Amino acid sequence: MKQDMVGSCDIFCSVVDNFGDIGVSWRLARLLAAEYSISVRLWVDDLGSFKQLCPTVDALLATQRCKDVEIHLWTEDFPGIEPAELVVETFACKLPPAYLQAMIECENKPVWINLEYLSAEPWVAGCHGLPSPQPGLPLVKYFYFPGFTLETGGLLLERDLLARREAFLADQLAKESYWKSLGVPPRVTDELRISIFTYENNAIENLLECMAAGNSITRCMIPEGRVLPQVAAFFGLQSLQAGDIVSRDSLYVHVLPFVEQEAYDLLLWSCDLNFVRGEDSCVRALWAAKPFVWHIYPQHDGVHMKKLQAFLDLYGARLDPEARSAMQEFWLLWNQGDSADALNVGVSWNNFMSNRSTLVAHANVWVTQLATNNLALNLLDFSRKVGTMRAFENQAGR
Ligand code: TRH
Repeated sequence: MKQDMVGSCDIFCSVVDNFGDIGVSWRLARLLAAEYSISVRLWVDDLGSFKQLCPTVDALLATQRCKDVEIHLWTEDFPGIEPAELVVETFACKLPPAYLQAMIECENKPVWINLEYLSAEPWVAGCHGLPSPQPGLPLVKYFYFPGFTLETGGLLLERDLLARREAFLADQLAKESYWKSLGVPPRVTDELRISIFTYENNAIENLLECMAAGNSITRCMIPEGRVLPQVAAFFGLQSLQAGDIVSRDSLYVHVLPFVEQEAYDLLLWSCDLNFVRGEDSCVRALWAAKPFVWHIYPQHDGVHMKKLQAFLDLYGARLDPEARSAMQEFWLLWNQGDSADALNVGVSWNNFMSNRSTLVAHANVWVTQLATNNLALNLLDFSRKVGTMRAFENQAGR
């Protein structure tokens, strides 16, 4: 890689399950291409999942171009190509042997990054940016950790995102026409709008019950996905699908189609509160600067609860104690759905909601803080530093 700039980048994405792997990879690819004019190739092993986030992707085409990114179906039979200057393997997916070999043969070795999962755990700061020499190979890989503090790699944030959000929220007509496009009627007094993007969750029926019993209208926007069978069961239905609107007492549920990745932000900005899951939607909920509830990706060994607590500790550190404990209690209940009885859910939900204005203010403070730590910018700086360091080492070695 040249010392002063990154001109090309290969991003490798193996889709494990859900949309998080491709969600992050696609966002990073688009951002590097659009904002830094980097020539990006995105290698994905599952175009079907990808297509749901970007409907213009043709799942039958092995190579295509979309939003200034070259998209390639990543198959076992990997073509002989010249590696890019910056190589990002996302979430420790294994690079193809032929590509590794091509990296070894480069005179100027690419900067090789393993972009890790997002975590608020304190150990992340100590591991971010560490080299990982590859035994037997003349290559070094670097751990790159996204995160919420300045000691980490930061979060993906499009340059104009916050300005776009503010402009949208200030534009009454734009907001009204957005709701109209979803088939949602104008708000009535004290109505609450909530988006719910979550995994299967045993607390959801009790939560819906509690909303139905509320004194004012609650309108839930639920994108098509894994939780729908439980929502259908609550309404005594076999199934639900995009376009359906169901109601009980004070509760209305609108089932939304899964939309293109950019369009999901509009939903998060437009609602008063957002339930999100996994990794990328959690970050988008942070940028939306609204109170939110995070359903963390469940792992078999239960390690996700540690991650959840680490985030709660960090996020809650400067939060008013009453709001912090209400948030902590509801988030834990939501993530441990099994032990959620109706009374618990009701009390905890009402507590959480009664701290809403404090949580809104806090969400805004967090956005300001987080926005100073931009992952794409940091990643490119990091790559440049590695390039410069190598150039010095090469000169010294001559
Ligand atoms: O889909 P996820 O549960 O993905 C998960 C997590 O990332 C988890 O950490 C990872 O280990 C696992 O996958 C393999 O949640 P996530 O990360 O929020 O990704 C969802 C993506 O879908 C995100 O980019 C937002 C996008 N999205 C849309 O594009 N349209 C939509 O309508 C909705 C609701 C989401």
